[in-house]
Amino acid sequence: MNIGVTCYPTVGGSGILATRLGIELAKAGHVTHFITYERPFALQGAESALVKMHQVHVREYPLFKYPPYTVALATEMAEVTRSENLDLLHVHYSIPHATAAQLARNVTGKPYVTTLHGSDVTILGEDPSYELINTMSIEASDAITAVSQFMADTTRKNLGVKKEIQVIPNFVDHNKYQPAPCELIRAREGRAITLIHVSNFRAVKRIEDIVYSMCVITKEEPKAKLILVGDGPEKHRIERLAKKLELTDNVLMVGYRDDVAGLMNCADALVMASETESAPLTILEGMSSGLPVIATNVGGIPEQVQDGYNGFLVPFAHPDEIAKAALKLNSDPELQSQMCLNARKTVMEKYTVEKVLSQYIKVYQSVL
Ligand code: GMT
Repeated sequence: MNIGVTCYPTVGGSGILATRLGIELAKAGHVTHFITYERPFALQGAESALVKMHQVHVREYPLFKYPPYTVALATEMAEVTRSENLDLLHVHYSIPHATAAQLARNVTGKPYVTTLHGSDVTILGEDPSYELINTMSIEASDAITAVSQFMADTTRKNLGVKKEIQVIPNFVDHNKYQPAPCELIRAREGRAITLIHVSNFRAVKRIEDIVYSMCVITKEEPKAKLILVGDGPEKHRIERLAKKLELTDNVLMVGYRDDVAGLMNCADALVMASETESAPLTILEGMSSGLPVIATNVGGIPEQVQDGYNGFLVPFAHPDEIAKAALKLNSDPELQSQMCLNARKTVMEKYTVEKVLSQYIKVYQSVL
């Protein structure tokens, strides 16, 4: 198949998932054409005869305060569909991609599949400035998928979408992320429990709750460590908080890293304290690395983490509960090793590339 893919190319779960999916489709012999305003961050030199990049150019004009990006995107979608003989478009994150795809379909007659990821349905999707057209463009899709049951249910509830929504979970490269000894010796020296968190440091991730949990943890385990991987708007606030709480020796802020898989191997558990999440990729990466997950019981997280099996679900905004779960793992090595096995098993059963790719291919075939 010849598939056009549109996503947000910058760092963010939906763009990363879309890019990884495009690359996997190419490995399976399909041709994927990324139609985006810049080269997706996660594409990292993967362009080849089977993965192509088409840049959307938005013409600036002095009379416009807001350049008409959606029109430029729809135009590029229609042009590429014709010139590259695309079979379909797959858009990730509905605003404004589903609307642009609908416009392009008016011109080319080729179908589009919309995958719903998060705030395209919640925060932004239901905002009065977008809701009507967003809902209409989702509903008009030839097929709709969502990355969790939570997202599918929320789309029906918040936007009133009636059309069938197929849940296709996110996936992880289980060969890249796998249990292995820690090779970053410094992180392991004289260590007590080590927690890891990976995100784009947005307010919704509530990293402060993880830092507060370290106050409780370090009372029992003064050498406990928290590795914070990533960067974003909350970074300086979190840095200041760690300083204020005198946790600078315990909280290691390592920024964006290419060796996240290696860092995961130096930790004992992955922590997510988000206010909402549809289906975090980092939870899959942690579980694939054999890490039990301590995460808030919100959104689609309970579909990934089974409390007491591959991790612990904790209530939102309760740092003390995060600490309790971490200390429980720390004091019970048998439970820790069983949860490590269960975490990896969960990924192998549901979240491998092979399992997920075949579900998307079926959806594509259904709209042709
Ligand atoms: O949450 C983010 O930081 C970015 C956001 C996005 O749209 O790029 O992520 C959403 O989609 C990801 C890929 O499916 C999911 O892993 C995230 O859980 C989801 N974020 C939220 O729902 C807050």
